[in-house]
Amino acid sequence: MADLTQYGWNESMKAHYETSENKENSLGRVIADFGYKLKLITEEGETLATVAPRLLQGNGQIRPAAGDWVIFKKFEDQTEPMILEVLPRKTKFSRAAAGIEVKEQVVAANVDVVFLMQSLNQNFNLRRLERYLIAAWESGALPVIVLTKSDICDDTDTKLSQVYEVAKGVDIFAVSAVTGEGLDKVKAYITPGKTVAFLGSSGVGKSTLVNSLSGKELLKTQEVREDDARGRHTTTHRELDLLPDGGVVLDTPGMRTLTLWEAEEGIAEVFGDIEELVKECRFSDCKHQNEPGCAVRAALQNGSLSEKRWENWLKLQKELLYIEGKRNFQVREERKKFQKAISRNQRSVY
Ligand SMILES: Nc1nc2c(ncn2[C@@H]2O[C@H](COP(=O)(O)OP(=O)(O)OP(=O)(O)O)[C@@H](O)[C@H]2O)c(=O)[nH]1
Ligand SMILES: [Mg+2]
Ligand SMILES: [Zn+2]
Repeated sequence: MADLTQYGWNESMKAHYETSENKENSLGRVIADFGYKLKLITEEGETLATVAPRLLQGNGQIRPAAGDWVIFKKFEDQTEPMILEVLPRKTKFSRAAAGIEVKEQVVAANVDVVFLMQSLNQNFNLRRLERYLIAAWESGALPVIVLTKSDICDDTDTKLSQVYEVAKGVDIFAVSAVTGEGLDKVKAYITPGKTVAFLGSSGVGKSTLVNSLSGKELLKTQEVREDDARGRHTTTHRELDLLPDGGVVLDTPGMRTLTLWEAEEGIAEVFGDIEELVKECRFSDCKHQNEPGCAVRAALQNGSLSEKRWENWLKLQKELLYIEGKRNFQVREERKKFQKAISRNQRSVY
């Protein structure tokens, strides 16, 4: 028997459950996402489950992801239980899935804190961090930055202050799984009933950190490549585990790229300084090139805005337009399909 409150079950989720038309069925949380199948924790323990085909069709349906609370149907025979419904999410960390079709991929659902991880070696990259921060602010979870492998870095303080400049108002820690530095600071966020997720490139030490926190070899880890310090994509699926002192941890596979799915609010949060500057330009349609009274050019010249940060903002603005365009296209296509279905229906009526 499992106590679901340990896995984060709470009053607000209960309220969703009780108003669901499926409430006669059972309840569980997705603790592992294998793609075509999911592992659930339920009051009766763990079980594998399939997904009702309806949930995989798009059309506003929510496809279950790691961390989701779901309602599932049990069968009398040996058939695997089937997920019928995903309860409304408190938070979701999303990215655009790779592929021709533009689709949202939820990496972590119902997470309270997202640890954005980079290692203090070759993996360290402020522009990538800005991208993760945008997605994190969009998610609704609290972002915390964790810089790993402090034991093999000799300019940790410089890097911490660089991160501070791009992530004002966000907690930033350096940690080491070797010396134990900073582990208590990470632990302080993980309290009973709360869920935290570890996100970042392959090889930064996500699984190693979870193992250190749990005090046992919960997850497999593997050395990074010697030539470029990149990871080997050791973790292959998203997985939730309980820590001995309470709290739920979600380990995730290293992301090669984080293509933004939604970004508008996140960009405003991460680049508030630039958005303020842009408002100060003399002309409201300033292109920030050679116009007189351009506050951006002035800030670049006096060094209060770094060239690289500005370039990243420009790049992300373009990306945002691109995502919006594609998403609008998708919405248009769905509407077309819908209208076609209606007219077919109408034809058959007359
Ligand atoms: N020196 C040092 N090595 C570390 C530290 N944390 C992790 N490592 C090593 O980094 C390598 C990669 O660690 P993993 O925990 O497998 O990395 P991961 O982020 O889970 O990688 P993926 O599962 O591929 O996404 C392993 O060899 C770890 O021993 C640290 O704090 N210091
Ligand atoms: Mg891993
Ligand atoms: Zn300007």
